[in-house]
Amino acid sequence: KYIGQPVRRIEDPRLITGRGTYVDDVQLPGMLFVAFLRSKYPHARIKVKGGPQVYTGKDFNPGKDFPIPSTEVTYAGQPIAAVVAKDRYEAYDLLESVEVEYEPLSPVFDPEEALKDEVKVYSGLQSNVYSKKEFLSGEPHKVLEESQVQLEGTLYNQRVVAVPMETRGVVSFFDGQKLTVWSSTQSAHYLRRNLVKYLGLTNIRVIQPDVGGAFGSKIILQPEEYAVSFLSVKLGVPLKWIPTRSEEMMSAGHGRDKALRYKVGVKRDGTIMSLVGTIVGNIGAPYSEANEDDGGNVISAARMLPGPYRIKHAQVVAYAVNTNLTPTTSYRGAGRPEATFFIERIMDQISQELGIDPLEVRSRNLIRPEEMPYQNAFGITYDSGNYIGLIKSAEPYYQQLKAEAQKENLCLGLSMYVEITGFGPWETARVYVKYDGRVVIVTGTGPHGQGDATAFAQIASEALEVPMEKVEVKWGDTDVIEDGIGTWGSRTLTVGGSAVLLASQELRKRLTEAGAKALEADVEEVEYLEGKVVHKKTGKSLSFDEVVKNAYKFGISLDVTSVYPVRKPTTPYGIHFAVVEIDRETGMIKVRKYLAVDDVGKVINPLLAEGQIHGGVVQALGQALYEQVVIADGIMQNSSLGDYVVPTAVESPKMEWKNFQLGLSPHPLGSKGIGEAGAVVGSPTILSALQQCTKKFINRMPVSPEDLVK
Ligand code: MCN
Ligand code: MO
Repeated sequence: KYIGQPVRRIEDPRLITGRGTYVDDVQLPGMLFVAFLRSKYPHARIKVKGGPQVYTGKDFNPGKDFPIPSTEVTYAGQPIAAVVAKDRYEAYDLLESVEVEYEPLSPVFDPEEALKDEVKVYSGLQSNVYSKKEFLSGEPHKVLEESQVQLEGTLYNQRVVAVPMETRGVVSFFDGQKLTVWSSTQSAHYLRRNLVKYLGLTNIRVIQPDVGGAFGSKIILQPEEYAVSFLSVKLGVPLKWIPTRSEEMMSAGHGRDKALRYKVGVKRDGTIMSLVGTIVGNIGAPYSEANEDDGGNVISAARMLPGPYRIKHAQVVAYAVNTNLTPTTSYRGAGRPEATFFIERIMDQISQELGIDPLEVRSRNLIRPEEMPYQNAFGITYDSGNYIGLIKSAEPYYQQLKAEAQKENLCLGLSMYVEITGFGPWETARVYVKYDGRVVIVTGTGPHGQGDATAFAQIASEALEVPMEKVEVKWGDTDVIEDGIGTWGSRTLTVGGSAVLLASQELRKRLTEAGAKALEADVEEVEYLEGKVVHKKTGKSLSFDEVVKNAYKFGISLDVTSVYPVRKPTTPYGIHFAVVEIDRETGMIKVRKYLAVDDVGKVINPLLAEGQIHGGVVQALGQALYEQVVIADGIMQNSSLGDYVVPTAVESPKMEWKNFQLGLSPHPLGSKGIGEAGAVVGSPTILSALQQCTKKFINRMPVSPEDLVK
């Protein structure tokens, strides 16, 4: 039995002994290096002089400004020319000689200003408003007027950077017939489809080598990925591009940057009657791939705003607004951390204003178990679970933390969340058995640190009843499986794993058939047991390896691809607690302990799942206390790891994770995603603890020590 076991990651031995292959490890004969010149201005008309080794927008997309600008730049850090040189040192030297004439244009950085459309972010735009959507349920304005208590405010979820350990990077090689691209990406297949779209070629193979993290920043087609591939086709030589950390921080998609202005109508007992708000998302400069992605996050932030609470009367108007800043893309949680931050801050505001215990306020508003599945005010279906039941399950741990916090004079905070994971539209898995009995899984997803391969091996081993050592998992190559979607939205295990399960089950059927044939019996007369095929009457049996050989002999293919069509995403939820110490004199903040109580349906591997909570929570801690993109005159001031503060092991709390399976997802595996949960709820959980001690209602992050003592 493998499912549910804390099996160690099969990915790790080669990685932790330094034998992985990342994109920068790819070396091809005759390979040249590409570097990009980046705009110094947030908004300007440009004239870039090309040359023998210098390529500009006019080469990449003549007459157009996307993906590479040829006449007008819209953010500082935007790539405006590429140089090709022997190595990275020569390439960066060469950049210095590229001649650019800038004619600065008025920029706009504040989305509220941009909304007025007085200054256009890009002269080709009709309006800076990329999208405006209204979500409405019931009679929120009328109910708000009639409410016993009305509260209001503005909440800011700041702009941050994903900061994976490995930056983006590409190697492209066109051999005259086929283009092969290695990229540090979250999906080889998605990148291939985009390259097909932009380059107009279909003979393209994309390989995702080992990837050192992504956190959402490597989903979309990067302008540089397009440009490097374009040049490789044009020049017919292998090309490599690896940005510096500063380039990465300035130009890879930023995350979050959304504000909510709201009014909430509440009964004196804390029950929310009505919620009315406006979300403004600063999605940065126009670039369709990124804008589509984070415009989507703005909508997701709006639609998930009601959280796990029964709010019947609600209205949100959501604006995704272009500005002259780096485009934003999905960053771990992609809209749900913003929604959760907003609604959980509102819960703590109600708690403080009305003097009701923070857990009690939440309990009073929670969706009841008999209402599940529940459709929230903005049409999102919460599929299964028991929110009240989970609080009850968490109660003993909560009481224990409370006692500990009281004894040591620490602050105990909490937050709840419901989020949405396991997006479609479909996912593929191929499972095949070699003649010698080795089982190979190929997934259409693109894990890049999460450990999904281990879980996939567990699923196939259990379905085929073979030892895990026999099973190998491959991914990240568009030539080894027909197609695929990728890894994001905490979908890989649930959706990709369901495809693995379906393919394994079909394979088991075929093995049974082959075994029956070899035993000269009908399929009904045999049984598939522990990897063997056994004749029920005679007791004669064939081992797994023997069945496999027979299948080949009888012409039964042991190569199965399943395409799992996803009907609906699935909604995990939970309640998290943080115990925080604040130095009363200096305001120094230390998160001492963190307890995550979640329901993610069936857990395939608790070790992997808990690891995801740890990582997500530490990123959320970073956003709560340290991280933000600091911008002056449109230019990022802290684009280095010396200035942009990400938490390390030193800042990490002691963590504990409990999962209660109070509902299953409707997917064949019964699981829900956990890859983003920690990042979704961690920040408001920490802020809730700070409020508990200081009685300050904090509406923006990162919270600094001086915010607490001033
Ligand atoms: N898992 C499980 N049982 C469940 C759910 C998940 O055992 N019920 C395990 C899975 O086997 C997998 C892990 O938990 O090992 C996460 O699975 P899942 O929730 O399906 O999420 P994904 O694999 O799709 O990961 C994507 C998610 C996202 S969207 C971001 S952003 C993120 C994150 O994962 N980026 C990461 N975690 C990251 N972790 C690392 N190391 N690097 C990143 O870039
Ligand atoms: Mo993600």
